[in-house]
Amino acid sequence: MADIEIVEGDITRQEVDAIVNAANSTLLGGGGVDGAIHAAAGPALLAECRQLRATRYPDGLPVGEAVATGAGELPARWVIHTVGPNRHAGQVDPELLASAFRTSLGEAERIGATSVALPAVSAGVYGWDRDTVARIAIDTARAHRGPQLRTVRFVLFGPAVFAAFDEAARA
Ligand code: AR6
Repeated sequence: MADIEIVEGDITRQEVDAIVNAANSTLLGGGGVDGAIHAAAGPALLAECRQLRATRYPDGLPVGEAVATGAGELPARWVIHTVGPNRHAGQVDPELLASAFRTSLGEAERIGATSVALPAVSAGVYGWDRDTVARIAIDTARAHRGPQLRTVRFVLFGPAVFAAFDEAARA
């Protein structure tokens, strides 16, 4: 099992093999952590995402799935884009959120990452409460079994969401 780390910080600064982006189905950027990742990575990231839309995902990346690209100018080598459920759009099934975390870890294994950093997917614009996101994220990371991942690091933006993850990790 990989080590699970909980830190407060900015995911764009993490020196890990892969960082996970809380994207939307278009894969073409947005606000929140998605905007921060695209801004820090530079235009090469958007170009790769456009390529994915032109090839594998003409209708967009479905909710609960994940796909990796390069990472442009970020310290990480890969960005794994996932789409969490949007509560404001009626996507209230916790399994969709678990799937976003699970498929992100699976994609990290597939590309050969040994360390991955993840944000609190769906805890921002998509409206899920932080305690629920924290519990699902930690449970999913604990259940993950894979040959390569050694470090699963949750990088939380701000003390409130950090505290929610810290508490879930102690439970
Ligand atoms: N590092 C780590 N976490 C961050 C950072 C950062 N630099 N910036 C924000 N967060 P959100 P969602 C936290 O809204 O709820 C976008 O427009 C943030 O405080 O980024 O899955 C996409 O394009 C919160 O705790 O993602 C989608 O349209 C967490 O990241 C939509 O938002 C997730 O908040 C996705 O919404």
